[in-house]
Amino acid sequence: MHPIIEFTADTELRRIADKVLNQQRILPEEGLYLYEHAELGFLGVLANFIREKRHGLQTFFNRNFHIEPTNICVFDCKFCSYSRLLKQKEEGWELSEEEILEKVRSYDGVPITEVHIVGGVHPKMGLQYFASLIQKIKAIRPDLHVKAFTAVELDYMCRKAKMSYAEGLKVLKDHGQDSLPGGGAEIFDEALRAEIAGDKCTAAEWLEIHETAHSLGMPSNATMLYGHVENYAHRIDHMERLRQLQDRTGGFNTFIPLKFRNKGNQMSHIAEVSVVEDLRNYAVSRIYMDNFAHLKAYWPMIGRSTAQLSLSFGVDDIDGTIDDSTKIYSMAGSEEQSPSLSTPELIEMIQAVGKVPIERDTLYNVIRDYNKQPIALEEA
Ligand code: V47
Ligand code: SF4
Repeated sequence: MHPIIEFTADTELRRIADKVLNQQRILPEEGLYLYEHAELGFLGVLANFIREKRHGLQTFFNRNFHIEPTNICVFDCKFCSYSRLLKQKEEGWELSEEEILEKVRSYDGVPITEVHIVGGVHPKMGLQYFASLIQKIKAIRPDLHVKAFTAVELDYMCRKAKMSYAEGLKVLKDHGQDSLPGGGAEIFDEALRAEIAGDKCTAAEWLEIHETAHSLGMPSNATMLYGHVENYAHRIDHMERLRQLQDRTGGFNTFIPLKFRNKGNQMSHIAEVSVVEDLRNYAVSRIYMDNFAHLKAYWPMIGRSTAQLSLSFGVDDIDGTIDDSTKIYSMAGSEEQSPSLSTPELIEMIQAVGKVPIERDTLYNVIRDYNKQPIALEEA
């Protein structure tokens, strides 16, 4: 018996921990038991065991920038602090194509590898517009990986263009889109989804879009919005649906739990969960999602200190936004009001907690190990 198992007298916890340490998949009811009964330190040891088995001390980040073409959105998700409905247009923004392309050009000579394009669902920005935009971005910077559009945006675009998901995704792929981000998943439980995000694509549609993308050779990420009206069983149900899809396709790169932030939205009366709960959630996610290679903490949302802590609770990736263009979280009350870290700052943040900073591309190919090749002064 591994000594950690003896840290608890709870025989059910001991049995589940034994499975985890023998790298066996845990069942939904076992995941639920961990959420309901396991203490933070216990979960941390198990999650860190898996993290270190897979990645050692390696902690991944990438050099990317965000484009948010608009915050005008036809939907009205209760947790969203970012979108402006068409009727509040004066508070919204709409970047012109030229403004977007200018932003891409502004990174000339900067060694970034990815652009993440995501925004509100604007009724006038359709599939053909975005396909042509991506083509123009690729013409400026052919090597840039384009990770674009949540399943919510894609569902809307395909419907408006009267195309199936496969047809719509194929058009985008042919114009240069490489992968999909993980947003829009929220929480899959149908009743809760209806309550907090009732008018956008359903859980089944979200999953179908990702499955279709994977079948076309476009990998993607998956998120889970937690810490609002859901309970632990809803979280396990969400992760179980993703785990099953990943078993079928293997197309997900990373799982990203997103903590609900309560400023400036219609759910502001709901208190945010504690940092302890954030860490417990990362740990259970790492244990449960045994077929996901990576677990990402999105630091612009949880803040740098929690991101550092999360690296001992199963997380091996902290994204890597290098500019201040992400407004989703600053508008929802994140402590990171200007989510921008230079590469030396990201490296320092990782090294400060004893981990090894690894720059990666979107597909987790290693670009550079900063312990082996430290950053030179002239690069900083
Ligand atoms: O789907 C919106 C979330 C998501 C709030 O794939 C909120 O690499 C918390 O998915 N509190 C979009 N969360 C962002 C996203 C993402 C971010 C970083 C990396 C990747 C990736 C994907 O933001 C939405 C929604 O779940 N969100 N409002 C809020 N108040
Ligand atoms: Fe629109 Fe996305 Fe906000 Fe929902 S979460 S209102 S789909 S921008």
